[in-house]
Amino acid sequence: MKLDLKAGDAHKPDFLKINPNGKVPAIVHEGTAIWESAAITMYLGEVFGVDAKLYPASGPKRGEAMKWIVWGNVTLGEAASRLAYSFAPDAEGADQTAAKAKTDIAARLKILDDALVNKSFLLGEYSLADTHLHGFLSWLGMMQFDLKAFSHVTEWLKRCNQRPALAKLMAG
Ligand SMILES: N[C@@H](CCC(=O)N[C@@H](CS)C(=O)NCC(=O)O)C(=O)O
Repeated sequence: MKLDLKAGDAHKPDFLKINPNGKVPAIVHEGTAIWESAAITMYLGEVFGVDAKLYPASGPKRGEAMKWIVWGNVTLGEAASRLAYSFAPDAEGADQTAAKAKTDIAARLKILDDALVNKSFLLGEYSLADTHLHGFLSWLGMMQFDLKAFSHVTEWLKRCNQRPALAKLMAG
């Protein structure tokens, strides 16, 4: 289903039947609706990703993948949503909100940067944990968030961007 978010399609009855929260992404697999991007990534990883070597089999490595996927949505995502809010035309105290959000994002990105020392990808080999966090980092880049201080993150982003499927997606 293709939606025009600006036209409010996510809040129209057809889509609300799939996701009553009126948010994307959402998938329907074998008749079951799954929403929340972290759940979607982990579900797709579990069902299709193990054979495709994009998601670890059950065990500690999978725990690591889940840790980063959830961290993106909950910990990094929390500060990122405050930055997004600061751009709203009616945002109260926008400058202060943006400054605090940027400080918090930087502190959280330091954790990601440290985790990428001596590693090509979060789990060693490329996985859906990288795909998932790549989305957040690309968004921060689009919001002009300065990533210069995070050299391991920027090198990792370049490696992610070289993945043919991601390059195709980012090219639109
Ligand atoms: N926690 C949700 C957040 C989803 C979300 O906020 N989606 C935004 C786009 S990034 C949306 O659908 N906005 C449309 C709207 O609110 O009308 C997730 O991770 O899937």
